[in-house]
Amino acid sequence: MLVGNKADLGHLRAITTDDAKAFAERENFFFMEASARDALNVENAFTQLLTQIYRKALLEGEIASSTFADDDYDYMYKVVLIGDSGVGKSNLLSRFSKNEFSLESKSTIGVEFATRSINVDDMIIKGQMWDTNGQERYRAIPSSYYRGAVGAIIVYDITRNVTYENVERWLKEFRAYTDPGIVVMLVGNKADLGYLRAITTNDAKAFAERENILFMEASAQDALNVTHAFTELLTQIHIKAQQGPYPRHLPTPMKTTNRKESCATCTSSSPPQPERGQSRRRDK
Ligand SMILES: Nc1nc2c(ncn2[C@@H]2O[C@H](COP(=O)(O)OP(=O)(O)OP(=O)(O)O)[C@@H](O)[C@H]2O)c(=O)[nH]1
Ligand SMILES: [Mg+2]
Repeated sequence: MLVGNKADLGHLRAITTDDAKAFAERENFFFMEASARDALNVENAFTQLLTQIYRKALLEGEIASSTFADDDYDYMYKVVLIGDSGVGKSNLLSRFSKNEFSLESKSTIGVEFATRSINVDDMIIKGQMWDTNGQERYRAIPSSYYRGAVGAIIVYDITRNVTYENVERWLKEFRAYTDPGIVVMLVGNKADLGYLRAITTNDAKAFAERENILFMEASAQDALNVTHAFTELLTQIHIKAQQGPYPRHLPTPMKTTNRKESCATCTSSSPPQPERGQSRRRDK
């Protein structure tokens, strides 16, 4: 994080906020102006940095996924969002998890995650969705980002050909790090911009069929097919997990018959890690 301190001395300013902000964006740093004297943004800066460190440690398996432990769900599945920068990954996620959309173009820094639960066959299925930026120069996404993922959403922008052409690369990278049994969905975002369309629905659909992956066009802006896409993916993951054989690096799914049962009884033999696929948390 880059911090411009002494913001209380605005009348003596030599560096504009915009210059520092642009520099931080280029370097993929967090940025904040603060004043230790006036207690301006000090707590904010440390909190933002510590949150990011925590997420990174969580992602790299250095700490347990206890963030999600106080929840009520039967199964949890990790899903990763991938695709070129600017295709709308973060907005699809915020639309699904918080019903929010932002017009502002702000590339994701580091990794973010969001969760939302849905009902499938009287079970509460929780999606733990991870998001990172797709910028070319940060393309070396750490393998830890993919670790434990049982689903992926590859996003392209229906108005930008290059983002569609890169789908194959994303798919290849993703498959190199994950189990072949993983459920993948291709999402053509920004369907509200139909008049600027560069990729036909039929082309994308045919590609998805060849690759044996799910496909949907969506719009984070108009909330079109967003919930549908995530719900369909999570449902397919759940169906697959129930059928087995389950991907070899993931723990065996647990059968649940009584949600009220305490977890002490259900985890007596090697409990599955929540971030690795399935779990049940009914202990609160
Ligand atoms: N018209 C339209 N614009 C969208 C839609 N979804 C996202 N955008 C816009 O596209 C821009 C990029 O969206 P993001 O969600 O930040 O894209 P991203 O894929 O997360 O980008 P990185 O974090 O850099 O990888 C923003 O200005 C959004 O407002 C959509 O469905 N329709
Ligand atoms: Mg983003």
